[in-house]
Formats: sequence, structure tokens, C-alpha cells
Amino acid sequence: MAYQKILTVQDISCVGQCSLTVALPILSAAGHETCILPSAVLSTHTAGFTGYTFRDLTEDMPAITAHWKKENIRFGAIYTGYLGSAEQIAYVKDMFAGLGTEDVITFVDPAMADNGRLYPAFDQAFVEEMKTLAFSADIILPNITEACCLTGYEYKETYDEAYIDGLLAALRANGAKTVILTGVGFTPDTTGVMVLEGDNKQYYKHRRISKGSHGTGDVYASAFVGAYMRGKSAFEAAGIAAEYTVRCIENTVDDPDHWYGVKFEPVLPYLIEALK
Ligand code: PXL
Repeated sequence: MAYQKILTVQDISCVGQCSLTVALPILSAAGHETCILPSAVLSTHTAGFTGYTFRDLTEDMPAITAHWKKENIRFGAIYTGYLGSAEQIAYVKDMFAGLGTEDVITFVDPAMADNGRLYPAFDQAFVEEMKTLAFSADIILPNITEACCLTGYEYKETYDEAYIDGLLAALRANGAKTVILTGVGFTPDTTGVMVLEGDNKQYYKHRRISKGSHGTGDVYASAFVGAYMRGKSAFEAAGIAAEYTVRCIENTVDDPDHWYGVKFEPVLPYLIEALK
């Protein structure tokens, strides 16, 4: 696939290396024109900082969408991440329906939960709306917690392959098409990504760095979208994004001051090389 015009809808956390501040540089480095629609502006992300500001941009969305439609602006891919409100999701669905090219590919990272818990800003009403968006997308990239939220499947910290198969079946039963399930590990030293396309399931296993890192879901999803829109298969893109993300974490773990995100920028050359 050649040069693509991609729209990504997620928040701007001004400080914190997540959402748009990672999606924009990663998609650009992957060789794509990257258009953005901020879902909200926060002074920092919400995972570890306290007292952050939050400006919801839901109200701006219909006018922005209407302007783009009037200008006949169309995107080859639309990729959503952390959204600002449950009400906003209806506007995002309108973008899916009206701002894509004929062969638009829609990606939803239902960024709303991790480690068995919803992020502070979200509640069950948001989850219900997110279900309608996620199950309408071509490709979803949930972690296990998010997949459980989307399906009502029981969350477990330790599990076996039968549990993951059940979770994938629940996603499929709800309408999921291609699923990139992140953070799936069956041994203490490894984690990986389960890729489900129709009935075809493939597992990309990679090393696991025990220290949890913020923003890595966004780094992963952005690298996946960038690689997939360069014409890689879902499984190839899953592997490239995994290797890139692991290197970003490795580049950060030794720096205790850098607890809030990963130093993904110096590793961009690796991603560019992997996409050649
Ligand atoms: O990385 C996910 C994310 C994105 N945006 C904001 C967040 C988080 C995770 O906590 O707080 C604002």
C-alpha cells in the first residue's frame, strides 16, 4: 500500500507520551499523512499523575466532521484511541460512515481499561457505547481487560489458552472481525499478541519486561496501524509492532525518572527499517 491519509481520533495528553503525542509521530514515521482529531486535551494522562486538567472536545466534533465532508476530505484509514466522552462515540461512528474512502479501514483501540480495571474517567455507560464502536470496526486492538469489558467475559490474571479461545469466541459472537488481542502471555518470561482473522488464529510470542509501562498500548496500536497500512498482513504488522514496542520499553526501563511513558522516539529508526 502506498502513501495513505490516516485520521486518528484520540486525546492530547500534553505531557505523558501517550495517545496523539505518540500516534502522530509513529504514523508519520511509518510513512503516512497523519490527520488528527483530538478527543480531549489533558495536561497529562490519568495513569499516575494527579490533578490533571481535562477539556472535553465532544462539542467541536460535528462541526469539524461537517467541514471535512464539505471539503470532500476522505481518509484511507480511521483509527480511534482514548475518547473523551460516551456522547462522542456517536460522532466517531458518523466519521466512520462519512469520512472514509470507498475502501477505508477502521481501527478501534478501545483504550479504556487495563489490569482488570477501567481507567478513572470511564464508567459502564462509556463501555456500552464503546461496544457499538468496537464491534463496527474492521480491526480492534483490545488488551485482555478491554476485551472482557466489551464482552462481559470474566477477567482473569492467570489463564490458559482455552480461556483466551473463549474470550476470542465471545468477541467474535459480538461481531468482531479482526482481533489483535495484546498482552497475552502463557509463561512468566513471555507475552504476546493473539491475532484472529475470521477463524484463523495466530500467536506472536515475544519477551516480557516485567516492569509495567504507561502508553505502550498506544505505541503498539499506532505501530500496528502504520505497518498494516503499509500493506503488511495483520500477523506481520502485529509482530513488527510488538518488536518495536519491546525495544521502546527496553530503552526506558533503566530510567526511574521516566515512569510515565516510554522513550519511543530514539527507536523510530528501528520501525522505519522494519517497514522497508
Ligand atoms: O494510554 C492510554 C491513555 C490515553 N490517554 C489518557 C490516559 C491513558 C491511560 O491512562 O489516561 C488520557
